[in-house]
Amino acid sequence: MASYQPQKSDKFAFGLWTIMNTGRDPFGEATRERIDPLDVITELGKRGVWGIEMHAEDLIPPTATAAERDRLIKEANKRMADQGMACVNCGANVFAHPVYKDGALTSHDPKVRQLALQRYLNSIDVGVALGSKLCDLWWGRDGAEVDAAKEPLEAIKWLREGLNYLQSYIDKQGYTGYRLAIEPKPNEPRGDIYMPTVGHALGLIATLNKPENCGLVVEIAHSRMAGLNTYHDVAQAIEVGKLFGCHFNAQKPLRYDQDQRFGSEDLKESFFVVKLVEDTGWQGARSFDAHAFRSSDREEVWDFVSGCMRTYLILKEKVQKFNKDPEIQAILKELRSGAGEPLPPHDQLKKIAFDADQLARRRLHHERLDQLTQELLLGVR
Ligand code: XUL
Ligand code: MN
Repeated sequence: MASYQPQKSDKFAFGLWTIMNTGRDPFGEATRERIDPLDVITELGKRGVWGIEMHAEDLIPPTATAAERDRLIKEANKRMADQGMACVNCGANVFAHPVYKDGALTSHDPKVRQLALQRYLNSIDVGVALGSKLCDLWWGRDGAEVDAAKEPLEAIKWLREGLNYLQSYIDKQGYTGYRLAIEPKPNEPRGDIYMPTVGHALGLIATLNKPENCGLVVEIAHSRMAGLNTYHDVAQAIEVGKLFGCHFNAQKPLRYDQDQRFGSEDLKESFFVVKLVEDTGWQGARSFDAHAFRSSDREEVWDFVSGCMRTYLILKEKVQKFNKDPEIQAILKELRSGAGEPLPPHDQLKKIAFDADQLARRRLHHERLDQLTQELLLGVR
């Protein structure tokens, strides 16, 4: 029986904010104490977690003096080194302060847009100081409720201008290898958020000055909030080399952002996401952007942490079983026969006879394949 004990080589990561979450929601106050971010690092490290993600402001309060900032960075680096950990990405909190009530990069007020950029520049500096290579932009309130108030055409231009501005900072500072990523999310905390899905974000990235340096952080919950299939979203990002990060969690479709423990919903879809990143050898961190239920106390937060990793490892084992299962593999072999067949020249293609009988007879085995996947996940195979 496997122990499902997380190892550093599994490259599990958590956002600092996920463990610091106090259970507050729009209708209720905190239900547990906030943990100090430095202690979060140590406690995660002790439990086999390899990486952290953060907003610079999770670690360094925006009001901190330069000396305090330096002390916190130094201490965070020490805590990470002590636990054999790394900083996977560092973004900026451009959503909590009331000045960002109508967005950050797309606020109508140019001063607010500049302050948002200032925070992003700071997050890049902090990320570099922590050894990170990625700035994850989840822009939170860049969106709208009132369509009469903000033109999406202008908002898109502001987003592009902002991303280009950050890129030119990276270049000027000589932060070689530092990259940007958009984390798409469809709604919450705004009625609509710009770049709501993987597809939208890829469209914007293609128009940047340096599209090769900007990718995506795809989050399971965000795709499911849009009613989309996470497996397909992650695949789309991988196929174009844009999966710079992946946030594993769980979510019932089309609701508010639930950020549940990985695997607590959508087990089959989660399985296929794990299969995808494992089978393709994707090298990024397996990052959890989830939080313990509001009903959990401080101790249970650590149950939540091990639960996320344990479920990932169990699903990874199921992937290995799936890949070795003789019946599943025989079906897949049959299904894929001819998959790599090149297209004939146009004139030859025009001559192909439409043999409906023959084509319709090809068995697809969907019933059996889906049943076998289910049985494997249910542990009876
Ligand atoms: C919000 C979300 C963020 C980002 C980081 O839904 O996912 O926590 O991951 O800003
Ligand atoms: Mn996220």
